[in-house]
Amino acid sequence: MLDAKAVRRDFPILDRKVSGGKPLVYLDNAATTQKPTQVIDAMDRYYRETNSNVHRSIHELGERATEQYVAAHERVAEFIGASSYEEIVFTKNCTEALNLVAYSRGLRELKPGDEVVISQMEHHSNFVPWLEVCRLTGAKLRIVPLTPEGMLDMAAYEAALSRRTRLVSLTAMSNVLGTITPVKEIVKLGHEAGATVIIDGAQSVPHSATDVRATGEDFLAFSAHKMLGPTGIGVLYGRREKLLEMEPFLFGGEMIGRVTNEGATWNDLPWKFEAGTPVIAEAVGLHAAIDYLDALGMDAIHQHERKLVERAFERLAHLPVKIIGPPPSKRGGLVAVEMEGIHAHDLASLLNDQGVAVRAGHHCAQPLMNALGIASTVRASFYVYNTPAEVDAFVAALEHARKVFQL
Ligand code: 7TS
Repeated sequence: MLDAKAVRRDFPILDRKVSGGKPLVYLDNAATTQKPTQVIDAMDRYYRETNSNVHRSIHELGERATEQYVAAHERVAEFIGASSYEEIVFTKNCTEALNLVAYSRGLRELKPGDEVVISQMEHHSNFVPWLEVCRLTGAKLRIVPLTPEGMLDMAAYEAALSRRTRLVSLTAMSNVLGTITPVKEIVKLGHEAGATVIIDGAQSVPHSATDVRATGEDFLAFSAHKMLGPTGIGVLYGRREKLLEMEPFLFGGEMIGRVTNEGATWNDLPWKFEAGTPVIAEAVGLHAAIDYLDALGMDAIHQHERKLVERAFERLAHLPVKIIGPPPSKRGGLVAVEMEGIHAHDLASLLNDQGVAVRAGHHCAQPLMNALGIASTVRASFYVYNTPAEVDAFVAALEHARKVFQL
């Protein structure tokens, strides 16, 4: 069991007051999470004691920085079940990780007649790159619809797959519906069709145990800032064979083997995909974040969030709100609602007056909102430090908003 009250002591920002003295109720974790002292201190210590460039310095600090940078890759590999640090590429964020695959594989390999399969619930990060790659290459984008409950329609997914399918790119968890998708099944069916399978793990890796060797995807993308780590660093996991056969995405220093006037060769994995001075302090921060999450236990985190979302459903049942997406047993720790008569932005603003931080809008999933016929929702998303009392504060703030609007 996770003790959220004890966890909170590690997060200095949670003691802050907002909106004229209200305790902060931070429920915008799907956008970004807060950082524990352990992460802040690890990065602070790196800058105070070690700061140096990596790979090319033959001096003590450079060697220490390089060791820490490689160790961060190894820690990420261990955390998600990858076979080695060679399969872990650091990027700027999940968006850049997905773009790396879109550029290096999609843009170079797709031809007219080829097909890319995504779903109706993808975040713009896993939607727009494929729109653009298909536009540039003449490949066709197939969009798998959802069931009325808000699950991925697996029959439609199977029907969308064919010998023409080159790439499948699907989310492991929707940032709006909370829907958890069956990654292992998605990968199996995609591979049977001969496609390369990419999983957007931005909302899954921070919240439940990940084991890429068990699920078998070719690529997995996620962001450190949604899992207690710093902004500025994301991860692309790629199966070794897949990364080896790919050309680099960005070109420049650090990613080369040898350069002459005539041409260049590429560095070993994963450095071939990390052009320029990389995200060193951020990698140290991500390492500390993973240590922190592992100490709590990913299964305990998942259970904790499940309890919070169940409580939210119970309490919200007494309010005239519409919850978007499937029941708690099929979703992760977030809940997006519509309240008739109040625009989501007005609602979020009234919640802010109560100290409750939520996100309002289309949540970077406009095609999903269009398909659902919804303009915007207010979303509460939970993490390790959220308590049942904060779920109640969210619901109470919604009730208060109704009163303000005299609904
Ligand atoms: N994929 C999913 C499923 C996401 O939820 C997000 C960010 C991304 C990709 C992109 O991550 P980034 O770190 O590259 O920006 N989602 C959200 C959100 O729901 N609210 O703010 C950002």
